Amino acid sequence: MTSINRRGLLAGLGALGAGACSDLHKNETAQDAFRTAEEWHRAGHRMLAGRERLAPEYAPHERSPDIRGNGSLTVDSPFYREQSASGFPAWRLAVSGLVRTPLSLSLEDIRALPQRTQITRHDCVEGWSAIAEWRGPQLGSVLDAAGLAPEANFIVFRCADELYGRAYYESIDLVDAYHPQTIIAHELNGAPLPEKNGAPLRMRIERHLGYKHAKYLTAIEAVASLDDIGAGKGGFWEDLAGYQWYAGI
Ligand SMILES: Nc1nc2c(c(=O)[nH]1)N[C@H]1C(S)=C(S)[C@@H](COP(=O)(O)O)O[C@H]1N2
Ligand SMILES: [Mo]
Repeated sequence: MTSINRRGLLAGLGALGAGACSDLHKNETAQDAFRTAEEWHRAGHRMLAGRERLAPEYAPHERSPDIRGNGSLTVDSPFYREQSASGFPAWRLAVSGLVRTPLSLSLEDIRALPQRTQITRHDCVEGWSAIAEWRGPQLGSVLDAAGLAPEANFIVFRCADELYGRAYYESIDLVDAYHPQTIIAHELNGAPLPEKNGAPLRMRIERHLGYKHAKYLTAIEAVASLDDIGAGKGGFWEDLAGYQWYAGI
């Protein structure tokens, strides 16, 4: 909320002009400016507080005995087979698009970043849920390392697998990209991600339905608009079956 406070304050001070402080109560323009700034702040705060709220986190004993795999359960390529058998030494996560410094991160790079561990519930639109512990760096720290350009509005996730002959992909806006529980997970329940759950890297976007959580992650792209990505609806299921893009829970 710091930036909103600061902007509200500056709007108020700007309207005052130098030396007008003692006459503030008589100055209608300044009063209006403060009132407007305050209302603006309140509306912004309510909106962002809603979007930034954390998803519930659970205790270790509440974890589900098994986390099923859904959608793609592996990646059908010789490269994936070979990498999966040897701990993914050549897997890279590209960070590109509207960034100052494009990155190419190895699993070792990903593990060397500050990590977040969270026990959360996965909700699939098909009607099943499962509680599991996920671990990985926050997406925000990776975006900060690359340096988002001011024109960036969305983050697109590219995946190695295909479903019904099409590449799986997803996207989120910057509020969700910088949500503290949005992580690039490389561990499930304390072990490297199983193949069926998206090895070696998959997104966790905890305030959203399961199909937003891109598995088999190969690239993160910062874009201004989703119009030219896939069929333009922002994700595999959104394009194919009209699923809702936001999918907040
Ligand atoms: N790359 C990729 N990501 C994907 C999918 C997929 O088929 N391919 N399925 C989605 C759906 S619908 C769900 S519910 C979750 C399932 O995650 P899980 O296999 O770990 O249970 O992954 C999501 N991410
Ligand atoms: Mo799902």
